[in-house]
Amino acid sequence: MKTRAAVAWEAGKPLQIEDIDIEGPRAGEVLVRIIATGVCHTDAFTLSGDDPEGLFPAVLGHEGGGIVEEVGAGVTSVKPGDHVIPLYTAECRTCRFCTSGKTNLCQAVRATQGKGLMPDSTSRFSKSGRMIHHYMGTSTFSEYTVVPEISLAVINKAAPLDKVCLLGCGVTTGIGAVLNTAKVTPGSTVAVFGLGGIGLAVIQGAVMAKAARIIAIDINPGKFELARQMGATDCVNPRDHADTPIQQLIVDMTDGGVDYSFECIGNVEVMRAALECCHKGWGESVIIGVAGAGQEIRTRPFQLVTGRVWRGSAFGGVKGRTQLPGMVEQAMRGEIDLDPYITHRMPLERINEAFELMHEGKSIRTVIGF
Ligand code: NAD
Ligand code: DAO
Ligand code: ZN
Repeated sequence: MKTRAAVAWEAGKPLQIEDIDIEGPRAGEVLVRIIATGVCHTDAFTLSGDDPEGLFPAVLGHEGGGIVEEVGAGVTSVKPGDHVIPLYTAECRTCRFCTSGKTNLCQAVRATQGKGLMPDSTSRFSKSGRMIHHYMGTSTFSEYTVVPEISLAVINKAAPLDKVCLLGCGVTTGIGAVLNTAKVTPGSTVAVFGLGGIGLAVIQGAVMAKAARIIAIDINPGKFELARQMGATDCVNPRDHADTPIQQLIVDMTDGGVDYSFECIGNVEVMRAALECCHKGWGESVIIGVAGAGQEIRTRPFQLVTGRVWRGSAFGGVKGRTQLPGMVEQAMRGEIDLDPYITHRMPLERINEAFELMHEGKSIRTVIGF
């Protein structure tokens, strides 16, 4: 059959909206009709060509919500009509990673997903006989997409897909990094570097964790109003303090450093600052941002010897099939507020505008409707 999709034919070029061919689901696979998708910084990173794993041509997109249209042979956990959020971090529940109880990084489809292919090493997308890659196992910039069964969280049908799609990446990543990875404790002081969708979700998570002080840091002061609305107690623009390294400024503001910090940019220099603004003896810093190919982090090892801890977090440490349905319920009860993130809405035909708004720092999340 045909599907209307935004195709990334090559790095650095706008997406092209066109009808492409999509094959039906094979064994263990599911055809999903995407209703809405967010546009995340990571899509832009891959489109730019800086992503070492980026493959072209591809159908990008990984923050979607949709409805199951058809299931392949052997699929038992979802059925046509189910409402779903595609997962770029699958959950097979049987691999060594899933059963470890220590990580959400299921490896069942990791190898083929990284090659832009379905688990049988082929693609369901093509145009005029030319193969088009999948992306992150989700490819939500297409009205129809095929994903592995283990890459779908089944959610409450009453949830608005054009909002809860944001739980497919950004909001879950930020809140999860606070609650699952750092396990922020009540009364803590938290520093958040970068106030895009991820950083704002970290602020929301820190409020949920009852942090006492939340310091929001960005070089774009246009981000501060929303950060304050979401619960930031202090906003700092490093460019207003050019003579003082940002880590020193935060240490001075907090009587020795923060209990927890989160890097939500993908800048290795800021990752260092985020670690070094943590309190001696116990401060913990979580890297969420994805840095460019070949970049490396550094600090003086004595920073760690003296008790600071460096961690990383992928998809907020959340096991998608098990935990995401509950987060959708939290959003429906108003315990997770998704509205502040949605600064723009537009149809697929205008998706390149969503990328421009992101690059200009004018949007948090644009939701694309199909
Ligand atoms: P975004 O571009 O919307 O936000 C980044 C923010 O950082 C912007 O507000 C920008 O002004 C600010 N910034 C840039 N340079 C800065 C600096 N030197 N100091 C302070 N602030 C600075 O991006 P996003 O969608 O929020 O994503 C943030 C990062 O998280 C990206 O690297 C993305 O790839 C990554 N990400 C990681 C995961 C994960 O699971 N680990 C999931 C999703 C996204
Ligand atoms: O299992 O090796 C692995 C990788 C899992 C992917 C984790 C992705 C986290 C960061 C990517 C940004 C997501 C939008
Ligand atoms: Zn697994």
